[in-house]
Amino acid sequence: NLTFERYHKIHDIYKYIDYLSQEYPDIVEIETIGKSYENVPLRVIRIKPDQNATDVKAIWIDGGIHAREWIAVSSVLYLINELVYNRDSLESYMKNIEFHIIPILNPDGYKYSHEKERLWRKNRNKQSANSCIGADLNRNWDYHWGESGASKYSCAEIYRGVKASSERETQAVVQYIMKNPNKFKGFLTFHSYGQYILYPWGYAKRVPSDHKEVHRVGQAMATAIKKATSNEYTVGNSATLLYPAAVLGLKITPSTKCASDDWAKGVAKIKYAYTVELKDTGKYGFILPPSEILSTGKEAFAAVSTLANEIGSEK
Ligand code: 0X9
Ligand code: ZN
Repeated sequence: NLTFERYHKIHDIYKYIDYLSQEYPDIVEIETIGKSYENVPLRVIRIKPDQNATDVKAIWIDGGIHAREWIAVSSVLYLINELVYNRDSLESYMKNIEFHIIPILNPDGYKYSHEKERLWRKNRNKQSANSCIGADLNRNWDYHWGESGASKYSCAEIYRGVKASSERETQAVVQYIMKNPNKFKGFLTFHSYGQYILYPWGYAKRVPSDHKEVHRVGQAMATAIKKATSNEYTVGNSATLLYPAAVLGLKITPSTKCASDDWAKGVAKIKYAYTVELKDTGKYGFILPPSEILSTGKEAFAAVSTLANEIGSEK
């Protein structure tokens, strides 16, 4: 079993996932959906709906697309743990949801941030001679790729890669979701930090036509979080909310092109697509102490169960 008292290495995380699928084969299924640049398998955990569920809908969840955001990985592990062990206490609407969860989308970067450079963000793709290492996996998606709002310089923290979906980690997710895009009704990507629930579009200061419902559900997630831990999360459109969030040290421009949530909404047509920026609001930033793992996990779970209930009860 896994403790939520510290951040874990990939090896231990994968061991835990294997254990779950062996112990609970009726509920947990694992699929390797591709490999990272350094050939680490990318593994999706599927948590199945109730056996007698009808009208099953799917939700995608990922964590760790940015290497240094360790709290995203631990929070996704926490919610996997809840979905498996507290299954009986889940609200009824969650039981016709199939969860497709990848706790570490950027294993190479995650490893590097543990071993070499704590604040590493990108993956570890060694583009070519005389250039810098790594693409920002959240600037590599095939939706408005190549426009300003992501960098074409390999040394930049927000380097977009050589072309849209150039990175194996991006490709794996795109292939997996696009095999069956219609079944996905929700898409949640966990990041840190800032305590935001963000929805598209990020590529322009503009909102999709269904933004009222998307906002309402985002607000419901924030309310559930507040109830769980009394922490405040701000809900809104990425381009509008993140402009002041150049605080994250990224010098984000008002628009942020080719992030995964915009792709999920714009290409895969998943209605409820969100980026959740977990704790904190800047005191520790990316280097959130391990004592925060459990309570942040609870916040992630509050958000996921709210989304699952909303989607599960939608006609
Ligand atoms: O800039 C990002 O990729 C995310 N923030 S972070 O500090 N974790 O790097 C926010 C992405 C929000 N979504 C869009 N802008 N579409
Ligand atoms: Zn991030």
